[in-house]
Amino acid sequence: MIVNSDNQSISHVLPELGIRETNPSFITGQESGESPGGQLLDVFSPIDGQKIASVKMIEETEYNQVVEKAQKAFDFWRKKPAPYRGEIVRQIGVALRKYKDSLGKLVTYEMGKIYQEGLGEVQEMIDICDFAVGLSRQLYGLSMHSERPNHRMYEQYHPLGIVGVISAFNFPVAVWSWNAMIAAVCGDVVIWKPSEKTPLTAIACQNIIKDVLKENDLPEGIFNLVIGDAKIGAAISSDKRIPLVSATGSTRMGKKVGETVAARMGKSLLELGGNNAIIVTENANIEMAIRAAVFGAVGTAGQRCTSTRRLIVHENVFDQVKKRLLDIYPSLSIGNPLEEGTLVGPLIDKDAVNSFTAGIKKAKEEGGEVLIGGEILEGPGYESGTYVKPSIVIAESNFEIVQEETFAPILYLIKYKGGIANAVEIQNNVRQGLSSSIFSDNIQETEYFLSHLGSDCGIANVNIGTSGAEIGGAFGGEKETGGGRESGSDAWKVYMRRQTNTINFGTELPLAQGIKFEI
Ligand code: UN1
Repeated sequence: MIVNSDNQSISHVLPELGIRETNPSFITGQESGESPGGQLLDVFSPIDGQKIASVKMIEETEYNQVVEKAQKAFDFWRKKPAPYRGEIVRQIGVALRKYKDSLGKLVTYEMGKIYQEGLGEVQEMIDICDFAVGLSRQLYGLSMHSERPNHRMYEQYHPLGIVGVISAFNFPVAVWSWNAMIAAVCGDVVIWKPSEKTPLTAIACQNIIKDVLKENDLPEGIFNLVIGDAKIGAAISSDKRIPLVSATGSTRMGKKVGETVAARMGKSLLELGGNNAIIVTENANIEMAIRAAVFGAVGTAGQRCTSTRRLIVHENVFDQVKKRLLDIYPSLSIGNPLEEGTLVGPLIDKDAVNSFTAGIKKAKEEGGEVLIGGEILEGPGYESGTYVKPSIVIAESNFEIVQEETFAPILYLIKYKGGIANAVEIQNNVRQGLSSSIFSDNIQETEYFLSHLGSDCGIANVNIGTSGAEIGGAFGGEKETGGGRESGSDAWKVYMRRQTNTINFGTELPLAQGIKFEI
C-alpha cells in the first residue's frame, strides 16, 4: 500500500491505525508480505479531493487463498464455546474504545461525514460489540412439547460457516461490525468486501482486530478483508463456500447479489435503498419535527440509507413548517467535516454531486419548486467540487423522481390534506420500505401509523426522525429495501443454521400424526 497524506489534521491518524507507507498489502488483515500482482486502487478524500493512498486490490488466486484460510479458521472457531467467542468480541470492543477518536477521524477523512458522526459510527461499533457479548450467552432455541409420549423436541442453532459482507461507503465500518460481531459470536467467520471508496477504514479495523487475535493466539482467518471491485463482490455472491452473503448498498446492486446467491440456494441478507418519510400532522410538535427533519435530511449530507427524503406535511401546518425550514437551511454550516461547527460535509464524489444536480433538474422538470439550495459550492475550501447546498423542493408524491432514492441532501416537501390515512398512503406509495416517522401528539394518529394499516416500513418511529436507529433493534426494511434484518433483536438467527431435534426416550416407536405402519 502506498500512503501519501500531507493533510496536517489527519496525517498522524494513519500511522496510529497501523496504516503506513511501508505497510504491505492486506489480504486477510494480516501483514502477509508484498503479494504479487494486484491492481492499485486510488483512495481520495472527498474533503479536499486529495489522494490519500493507493491500495492493492485482491486477485482471483488470492481470493481463493482467503476463502481457504477462512474455511480453516471456521473449523477452529466453531469449536470454541460461544461465551468464549463473546469474550474475544468484548476485547474488540475495548480496542475500539481506545481507537475511537482516530478511527472516527479516518471515517470522516475518507468518507466525508462530520467528525461527530464519525465518532457516532465508531460508537455504533462499540455498541454492537457489547450487544454481541451478551448475545454470546443467549443463542437460544425453543423447546416444544412433542405429540408423542416419551419424546422431547427442541431446536438449536449451529454456526453457519463463512459470512460474506459487502458494505457501502456511507457507513464504512459500522454496518460491517453489525454483521461481523454478530457472526463472530455465532461461530461464523467473515470475509469483508468494503466499498472501493473506503478501503482505508476497513484496513484500520482489520489492524485493530488483528492485534486482539494475536494477543489471544487466534487464527487470522476469523476476520478477513478483501479489497477489490465489483468482480470480487460477484465472486462472493456466486461462491458456494459462502452460505450467507450480507450486502448493503443500492437496490440495483442488491438485486444482482440476491439473484446470484439465490441461484446457488445460498442465504442473503439485503439492506438496500430507502426512501424515508416523516409525516408531520397538524397535531405535531413542530419544533421537534423540524429538528428531526433537518438532521434526517442533511445529516451525513443525505447519504444515509435512513436519510429523510420526504416530508409529508398536513396543509394546516404546511406554511409554518416551510417557514421554519427556510429559517434554518441558510444557516447550516457547510464545509470541512473535520472542523468543529460544520454540520454538512461533502458528498462522497463528483458522481454523487451529478446525481444531486440531476435529481433537482428532474424535480423541476416534473413541476417541483426549488425552495432553497441545489447549487454546487465553489471557492476556497470547496475546491474538491464535492460540496453542495442542501435543497428543499416542493413536490408531488407521484413525481417519478420522488420515487427514486437520490443519495444526496434533497428534501421533498409534500402537502397532504385530510386524515392520517391519506398521509400514510403517500408515505407507503414508494418502492422502498426502510424507515418512516410520524410527528404527532395525537394517539389515534400515531397508533394508526404503527398499526397494520400504517407504515409499511421495517422501521416506524413516533416523534423521532427516520435516521439514527439504535443497534438494539433489528435494522432493515421491506419491498425494494430487500427484507433483511441486521444488528439487534433476533437478527442473529440468520447467521446460524437452525436444527430441530426430536428425541425418543421411550422403548416404543410411535409415528407422528398417529400413522400406523406395522411390519
Ligand atoms: C445505513 O445508512 O446504511 O440508523 C445505516 C441510522 C444508522 C445506520 C444507517 N444507525 O441512520
